[in-house]
Amino acid sequence: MLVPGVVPDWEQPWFYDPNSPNGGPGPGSGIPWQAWCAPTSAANLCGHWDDTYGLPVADFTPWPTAPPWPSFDWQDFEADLNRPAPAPLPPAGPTDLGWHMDTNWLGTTTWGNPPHVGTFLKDIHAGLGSHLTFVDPASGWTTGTQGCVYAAGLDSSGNPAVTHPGPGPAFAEIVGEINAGRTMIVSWLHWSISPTGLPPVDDVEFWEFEYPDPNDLDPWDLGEEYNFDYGEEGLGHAVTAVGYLLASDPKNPWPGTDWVIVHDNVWQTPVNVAVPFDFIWWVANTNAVPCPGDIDGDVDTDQSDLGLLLAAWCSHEGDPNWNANADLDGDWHVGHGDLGILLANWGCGTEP
Ligand SMILES: [Ca+2]
Ligand SMILES: [Ca+2]
Ligand SMILES: [Ca+2]
Ligand SMILES: [Ca+2]
Repeated sequence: MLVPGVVPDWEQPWFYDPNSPNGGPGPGSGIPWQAWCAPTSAANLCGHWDDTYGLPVADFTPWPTAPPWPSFDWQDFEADLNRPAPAPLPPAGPTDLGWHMDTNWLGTTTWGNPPHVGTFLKDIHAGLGSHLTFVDPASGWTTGTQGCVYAAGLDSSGNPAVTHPGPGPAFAEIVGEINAGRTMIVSWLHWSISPTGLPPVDDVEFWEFEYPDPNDLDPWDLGEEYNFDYGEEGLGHAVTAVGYLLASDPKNPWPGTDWVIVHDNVWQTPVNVAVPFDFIWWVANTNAVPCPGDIDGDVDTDQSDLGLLLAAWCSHEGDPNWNANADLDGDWHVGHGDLGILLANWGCGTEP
């Protein structure tokens, strides 16, 4: 199961920037573009919203091409060669996702961070939300991160984010987002993966996590640091989830294993990489949703959504007038909680 449309598979910016230390395909990366996994994963997400759903959050140039460097929206806002100096939000003008996320301590000062390499877990949804709201204020974007020990922002229904104490709800969240046609950013403690040798299904190749050698925690030479901190500062590797394969799927070459299919911003691996949903190494899911009160799926919250909600009013799952899309808060009942979410988002979005 993959999301509709095409999701970009950008590599990290040093891969493209001839002026970067050790720039171009090959070993090595460095400041400013090292450890750029979270902004790159977010650029894939933004490119998908732009290319597939027409929301103005990326560079209006369909994958795989990009506006020429050094445009600020180069590569779906992944990187901006002329990025502003660190400063409070909002930025003086459009700039890249890494600036919004304070990646490598070179971006906004609003998050109040100490010096660090890469992106803090707490800044992924905050920076993504800051970017989305800056470039597309009309769509009522919300973002949130739900991790094993850290949660902040909003879930995809517009409720306060919660932690996922076990693999079931964590994987179910990814399945729910993919089924809704949305990609997610998924963070892991490390990205030491190797091929399983299992036969590919369509264009998906199956890889597996290793128990990494502490002396080789940057196997792809991305300049990333893996500090094995599950908390809000957790620095690991972020990827873009584009699909899943259930343990029960007849196509599954390793029955009993749930897989998440990702674009991993590693050039040495294929476009579609499936890894087992391994709760040992999973850290968090980050969602981005326009208009949580949108029930009919046209990316606005207006009378047509209210009409659907009222038509399902007071219904429970299984009732004749039940509408799962109207259950905005996910409590298997359509009622005041859902109406509150709809009214809080009233007027967001635009008709396509
Ligand atoms: Ca694009
Ligand atoms: Ca790859
Ligand atoms: Ca709507
Ligand atoms: Ca409800």
